[in-house]
Amino acid sequence: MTHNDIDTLVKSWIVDAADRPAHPRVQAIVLRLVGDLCKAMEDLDIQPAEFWTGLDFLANAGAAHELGLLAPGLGLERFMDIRADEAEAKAGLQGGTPRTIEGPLYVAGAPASEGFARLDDGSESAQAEVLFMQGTVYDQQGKPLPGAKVEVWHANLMGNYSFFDQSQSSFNLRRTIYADAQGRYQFRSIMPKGYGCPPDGSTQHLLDLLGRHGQRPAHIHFFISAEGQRQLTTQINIDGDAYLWDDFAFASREGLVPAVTHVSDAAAIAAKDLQQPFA
Ligand code: MBD
Ligand code: FE
Repeated sequence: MTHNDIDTLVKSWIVDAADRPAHPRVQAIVLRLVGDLCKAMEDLDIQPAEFWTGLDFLANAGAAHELGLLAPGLGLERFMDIRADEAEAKAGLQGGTPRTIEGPLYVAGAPASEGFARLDDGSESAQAEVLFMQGTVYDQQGKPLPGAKVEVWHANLMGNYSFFDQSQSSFNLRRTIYADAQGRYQFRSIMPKGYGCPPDGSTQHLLDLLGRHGQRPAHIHFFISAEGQRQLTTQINIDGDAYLWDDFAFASREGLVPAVTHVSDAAAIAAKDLQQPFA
């Protein structure tokens, strides 16, 4: 069948067959996606067994709550960021901390505090490197934003996230910090390890068939929001990670790899091991 014949056929199913009021946007999207899928089936000579294998794959991925992992793994979540960057550039907006993908592991409702938070519950303190981070939230003009909301979440030493990993305490490594009067936030946590896709899951199975790994570099997620401002969704990567520029989710970006200072002097650590007013 020609692509034109396919277009006519799919239109007859989805648009011409509508005998009740339709949602125009949904209709347009479904028309396009079904048409493109039929063209791909034709061009690639997709066999019935392949079609049903594909449908099974999606059903299994959905049942295992892995569709949110598949989307970044296939680059689709990164593609939305590329489009958002383009839209902002077109509107004359630029600069500031780059955005990068949210991923599937955010949980709302983390404990909140002002200025400082400790993110970890101490359960991995014997093995973990202690991590301190501080920063300031600025508006587009470079003015600090007191009271800005900084939501932080990251993985533990196993690369796992609380809630999804039921062995962790609830909200371990997840906090909301409201910036102080100078727009500053700081936190103490543990240095995370990188995430890996569940090895027996649908996403990793597909990645194997594509000859790809399913690893992310160690990273920390952020939502930054403030009254009257667009929300920033971003992450930082931990410098030196083997997967720093080889992320299966394509989230690494210039500007999101801050310098990490490793401190081994006991007195220096002890001094940091308290809430310090931005010493
Ligand atoms: C993660 O931790 C993550 O951040 C993304 C984008 C995908 C899978 C796991
Ligand atoms: Fe993550």
